[in-house]
Amino acid sequence: MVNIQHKINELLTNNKALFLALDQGLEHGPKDFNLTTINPEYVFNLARDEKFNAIILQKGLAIRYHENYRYKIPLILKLNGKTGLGHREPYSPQICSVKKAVKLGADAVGYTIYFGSPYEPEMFKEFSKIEEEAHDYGLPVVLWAYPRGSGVEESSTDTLAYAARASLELGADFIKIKYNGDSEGYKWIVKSSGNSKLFAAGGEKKDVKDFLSDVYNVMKAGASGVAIGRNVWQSEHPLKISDAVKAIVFGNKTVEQALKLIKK
Ligand code: FBP
Repeated sequence: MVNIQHKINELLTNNKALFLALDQGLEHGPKDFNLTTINPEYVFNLARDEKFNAIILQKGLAIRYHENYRYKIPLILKLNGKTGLGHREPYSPQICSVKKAVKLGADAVGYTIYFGSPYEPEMFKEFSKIEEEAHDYGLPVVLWAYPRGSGVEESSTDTLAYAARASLELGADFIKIKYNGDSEGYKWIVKSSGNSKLFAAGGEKKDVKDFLSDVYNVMKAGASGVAIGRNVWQSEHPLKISDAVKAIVFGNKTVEQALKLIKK
């Protein structure tokens, strides 16, 4: 395996990072957007101006929009995806190759595994191949570790810790995992991810103070940062929210201190 530590470090600021997710258009459809945010360039400009450590895209937006931002915003390219239509057991097939990601200038590749889904074996096979190819190219791998499927306790601390440990065992460099509101239990989830870097996912837009408290709690639990989308670009004050999140993630500020940046 090529030594990829320098590529991992390039995506970090003082060993931490803030990633901006814009892959929701495939996962959720246009309902997440309004007349302003539906234009991908609105979010690209935000990522550039606020110096996010990377933007997360599916290949379509990477092909059609990222070229103009190529040396301005690092790219994490998702290699699998699905829609939210219908009621199926969760499976997110691979829709982009590592080779294509390299051609598109990706700085890392991403893949979602729904741990516990009946399709877990298929996702393991796809991810394992991606992990080996990506590491051969010197690209870090980000694993969306989402326990999901009938019979899976998606938000239990034990299940999330299992997903974090499984992601480490599978070779993920970065692990993106939801925060379940258990600030003490999240420490165990972070520990379970070993020396992979654990990032908390954002979720639906919520009250600003609650959102910043979540960011604070995951950082206190030892996370390396957050990989978020809707709570930033659905906000009427996306620049201020980004500054507030940065103050907590990189500046070790409290929620109250971060809130002051928004009220300014
Ligand atoms: P948000 O911060 O907007 O939730 O984005 C994080 C993310 O993981 C995206 O990368 C992804 O599209 C979405 O959430 C998936 O959410 P879910 O599978 O829970 O609908």
